[in-house]
Amino acid sequence: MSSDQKASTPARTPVYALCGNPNCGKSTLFNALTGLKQKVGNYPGVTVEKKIGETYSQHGQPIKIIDLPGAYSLAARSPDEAVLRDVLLGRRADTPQPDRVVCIADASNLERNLYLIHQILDLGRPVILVLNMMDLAAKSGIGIRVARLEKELGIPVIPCEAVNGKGLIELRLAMSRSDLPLPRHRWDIPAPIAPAVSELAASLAQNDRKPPLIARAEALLLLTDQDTVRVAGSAALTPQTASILQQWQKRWEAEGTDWAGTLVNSRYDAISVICNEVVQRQAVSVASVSDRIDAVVTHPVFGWLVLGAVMTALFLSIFTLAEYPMNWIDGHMAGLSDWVKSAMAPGDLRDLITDGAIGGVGGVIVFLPQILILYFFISLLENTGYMARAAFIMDRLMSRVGLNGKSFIPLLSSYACAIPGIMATRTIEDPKDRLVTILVAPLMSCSARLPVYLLMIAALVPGDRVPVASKVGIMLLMYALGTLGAFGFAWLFKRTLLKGEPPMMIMELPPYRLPRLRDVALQMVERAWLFLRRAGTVILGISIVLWFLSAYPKAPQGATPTQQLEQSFAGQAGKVLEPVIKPIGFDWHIGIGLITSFAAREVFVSTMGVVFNAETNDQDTTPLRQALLQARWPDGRALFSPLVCFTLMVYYVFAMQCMSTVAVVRRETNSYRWPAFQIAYMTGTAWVLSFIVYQGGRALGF
Ligand SMILES: Nc1nc2c(ncn2[C@@H]2O[C@H](COP(=O)(O)OP(=O)(O)OP(=O)(O)O)[C@@H](O)[C@H]2O)c(=O)[nH]1
Ligand SMILES: [Mg+2]
Repeated sequence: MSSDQKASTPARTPVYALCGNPNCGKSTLFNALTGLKQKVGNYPGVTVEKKIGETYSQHGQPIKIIDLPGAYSLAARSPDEAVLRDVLLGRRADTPQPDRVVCIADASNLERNLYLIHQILDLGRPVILVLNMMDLAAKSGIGIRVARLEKELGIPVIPCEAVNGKGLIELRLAMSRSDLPLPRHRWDIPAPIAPAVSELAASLAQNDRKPPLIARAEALLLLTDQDTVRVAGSAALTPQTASILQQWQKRWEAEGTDWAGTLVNSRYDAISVICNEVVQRQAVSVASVSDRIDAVVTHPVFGWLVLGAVMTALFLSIFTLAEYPMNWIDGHMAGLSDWVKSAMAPGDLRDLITDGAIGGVGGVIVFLPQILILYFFISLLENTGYMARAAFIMDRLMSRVGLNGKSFIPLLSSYACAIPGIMATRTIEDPKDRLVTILVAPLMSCSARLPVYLLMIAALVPGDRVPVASKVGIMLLMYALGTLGAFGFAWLFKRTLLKGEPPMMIMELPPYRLPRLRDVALQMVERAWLFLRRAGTVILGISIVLWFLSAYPKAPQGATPTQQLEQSFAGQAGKVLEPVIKPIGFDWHIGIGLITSFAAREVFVSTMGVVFNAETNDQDTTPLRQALLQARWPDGRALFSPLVCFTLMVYYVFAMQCMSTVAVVRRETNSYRWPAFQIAYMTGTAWVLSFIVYQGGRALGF
């Protein structure tokens, strides 16, 4: 190898980009190298934004690594794919341009994976090729002649199993090399196009001052990818290069030459020549287990039954398994509160601690076990590969509302939290479809609404006499309501505001995998930590502020606790809202909760804790559920009647009540108009439906 084919030793910290198709294991490898905790999941499109981490070379020098969203080609179709292209070509101001690339291929699917990698080889930067998932390849009878592939491409090729760390040492050694070779592979560009590529490359090198290899790669991109032309063209192309491009295109148009198609096909041909050389297949006879499971779970009828069973199992475990840890937390919170009461003299400070801090935060923390169970299930769905199947059967339904299954994955993620769900819409190609999905994503009931539902169900069906089935039933109903609402509105928006063709879905079904316990546990611990941190900061803060707002101004001596609360700042705010919410059965106590839960939905629960603790001024601590049942309208009617509890749940399914979601929608849509519209349509729908449920229920005698 001649010396000009070797990259010079980089003086600064070398920056490696991890590139490859979606779901080939980039983030798993990134985590293994850096010790960070990027989210991994068994479906395409888990990572939607770049993430920079650091590791060390064999000699202890730092190395920067960028984890990127996956892409099938440099010709990006969706916002997440564009991240890879833009980072590689140095078009992102916020990211250092990587000087070296680690390409990752799913070894069980080499031919398809090589398309992107082949394009990256053209960029003329040192590349290391990782053949990941060698275990899966072996299982499906695929062998790869690694040495032959190395020779063919002229770069190091390293077989790996990122999940169990196999091949990592070899990869780290390769990454530590200062003399990484440049790719040597050349493919034959077809005759009518070849002179144009040379001419464009020469002009790019001369006029646009690109290094020769990059100039050739950019010339190829200019000829195949319209987007690249648009993005790079306006700013970067000199008039000389632009006019050469135009002249060639005019000539081909006149001749009827499909230049882009010809280029793409010849690349495919070059790849298939390589694969014929290096991929060895053993005939695998019977249909794999994966295929047999798929026959059931993607079946038009059984598929739905499986989905229903999964959801039922989820809610059953929420109600049954969570009971013990929940009672345990409940008991300790009450004990803590009683201890403070016995240890401190009566007064404002004691009330602040017991009613404000413990009453507010404790009311929310008891739901930690349920939230963890929800996350456990979501993490199973994501890591086994079932998520992609659910999207697949949903695709039929989604196409009726004018969206495709790709929109379903963000919606499914929104069951955990709308924020990652909205981020995941970056995998959607069509900007209108993406916007529709963002608009309806918060209708999926997120984990923060779980405490509200659970509290209402506890008040709605008190006691242990009620079979758990009815609680599960109500819960399923709420989730179904939100999901149907999301589909209904998607249908409406696709027909009115954001008209467009129903798109085709191209999504691969990844093979099933046994989830790694570590991934599942990590995701749960991270969630628990987020939840507890929120309880300790936002919810604690709001509870304390709320306690002050409900304790001041002080009522004259001799006023009852209720009168005190009523004329406090918080009470007055609730009273202002009362005329609007009285028609849906809510009083000013609930009004206070509706206001505070704009901060986060579970704040409703802590607010009820503070508000009703302030009212029951006795020595013992009553659990919040009991306090709700004792609450009355001035005329003596129960405030939290079963109908009101139910209506409140319906309200929370539809109302847009989360500042962080509003902020993310603002950022992702880059406008104030869409989040404002979203708040208006969702909260409006919540009120109207609550009105129908409440007044209808009353008319029916509930
Ligand atoms: N069997 C097997 N599974 C693997 C291997 N490497 C990763 N996985 C699994 O493959 C799935 C995808 O891994 P990710 O790291 O999320 O893939 P990614 O390339 O970052 O995917 P996107 O972010 O969606 O582009 C996960 O379920 C991993 O546990 C491997 O070597 N063998
Ligand atoms: Mg990833």
